[in-house]
Amino acid sequence: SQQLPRRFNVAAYFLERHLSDKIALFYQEQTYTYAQVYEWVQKAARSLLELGIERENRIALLLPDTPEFIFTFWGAIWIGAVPVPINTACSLEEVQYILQDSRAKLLLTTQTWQTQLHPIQSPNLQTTLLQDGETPFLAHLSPMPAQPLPPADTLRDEPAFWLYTSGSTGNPKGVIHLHQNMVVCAENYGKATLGLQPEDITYSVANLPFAYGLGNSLYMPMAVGAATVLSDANNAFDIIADIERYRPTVFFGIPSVYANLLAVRDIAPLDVSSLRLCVSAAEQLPESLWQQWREVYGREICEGIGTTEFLHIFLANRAGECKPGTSGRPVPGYDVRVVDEFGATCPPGEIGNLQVSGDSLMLGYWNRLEQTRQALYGNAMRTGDKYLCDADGYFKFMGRKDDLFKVNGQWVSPMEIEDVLHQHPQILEVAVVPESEALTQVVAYITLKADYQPSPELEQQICRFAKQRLPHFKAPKKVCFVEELPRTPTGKIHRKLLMRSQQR
Ligand code: 3SK
Repeated sequence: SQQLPRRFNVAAYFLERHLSDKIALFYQEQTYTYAQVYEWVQKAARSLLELGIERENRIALLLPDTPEFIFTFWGAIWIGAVPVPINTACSLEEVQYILQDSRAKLLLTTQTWQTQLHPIQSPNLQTTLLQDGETPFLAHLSPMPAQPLPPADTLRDEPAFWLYTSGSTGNPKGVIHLHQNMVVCAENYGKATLGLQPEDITYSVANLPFAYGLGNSLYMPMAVGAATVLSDANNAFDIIADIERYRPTVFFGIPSVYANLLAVRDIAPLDVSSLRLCVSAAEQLPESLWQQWREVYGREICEGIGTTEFLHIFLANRAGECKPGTSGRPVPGYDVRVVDEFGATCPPGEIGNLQVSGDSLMLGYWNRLEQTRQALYGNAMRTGDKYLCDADGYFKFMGRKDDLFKVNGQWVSPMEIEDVLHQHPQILEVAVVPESEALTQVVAYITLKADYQPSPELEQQICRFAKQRLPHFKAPKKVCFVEELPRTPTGKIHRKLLMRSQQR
């Protein structure tokens, strides 16, 4: 952005605007007001300086969603250092890779992770601080400075923080985000699209190290002086208990969580009375799930899609204007198109590559020139997703670039087949991939709802169900029942693993 001054520190921007007694954070039994968060950030900033952290040094945060995460994240940016959140769902190898690749000088983590990581092979790492155990990190923090520490004199287009994105192949990539980027997302999506208000309380099932969670629980509510709930609940029952306890107004979910909440509704109905908005992202939400949620809970799900590279959501359905089965329409501030191989905009209804431009775009991938060049076209990026834009301007996801496959010479989008299978009353989740040897058949990996058991009869019945609703070449010839679908650390179905599992 044009409106932001060139000399701009995003931590100061978010923290100095609401210095009040209004609650900013709910965490377990505790609450923190905006004024308290400001004080803790000051303490964290001072402590980081005392530990020898300098401007542009990277600081790794391998933590569950806690107030410490937030204080250190902002404290680091305040002094011009660069926080690097790491998803605690990453594997040990991924964490080690990220620590080395980012050359983080300081790691803030838990005792459990510290034990697993020992001895850490990362030459740049000088200090590890523990959040829990006998000497919690907060206890180390310097007292509030007598005079507030002035924020580092950073620029709006200077790196502020990184997020690692793990695709289904290769090592995670460090996505470099600038001071201006959180403001762009908060203005365009948080305010202009969702209409967040100071009275809102947000609740996100995606955690802070995931770009979706960072916006939902950190800077979007802060941009309007709203509150957020920090929780590590990761099953339907705990989420239901949290919603009853904190009564959030905006729920940020992902499709598998909506499916699980519906699956347990007979034994644990959700009290939705506090919710004014339900949002879904990270993966395509099956249309049948959208309909079921509305029938059962009387709420629309405002589905959207974003990427780590754009930091947050750039296509979204708005309350009252949702088109289920689509990712919605462009968020203000973003130019979103479906383009062909030559970059020309495709006519409505034609499948092409999703191309997005907007001011929250990353600077690039850390130390990955080739991949940065392949991804970026000026201020635009091709996301690697196949989409079509319908006559009403709604964008429909047709699969990842490499998810589409050919059967009998014809392109197949797994989404289309999964949409149909989701209508089957016994299916909870499904992922469709080509049969790995011949690539001429469709295989469906399926998890069943509670109370249903896999059987050869059910397999045949599901194949028949699909055949009655799809062209024959698209109907799965084989069904594999699994306990759960493999997922990436951000909760997306890991299709490559499913294909690899067939080769074993
Ligand atoms: O995957 C998504 O849809 C998403 C949404 C918001 C921010 C980041 C991501 C990857």
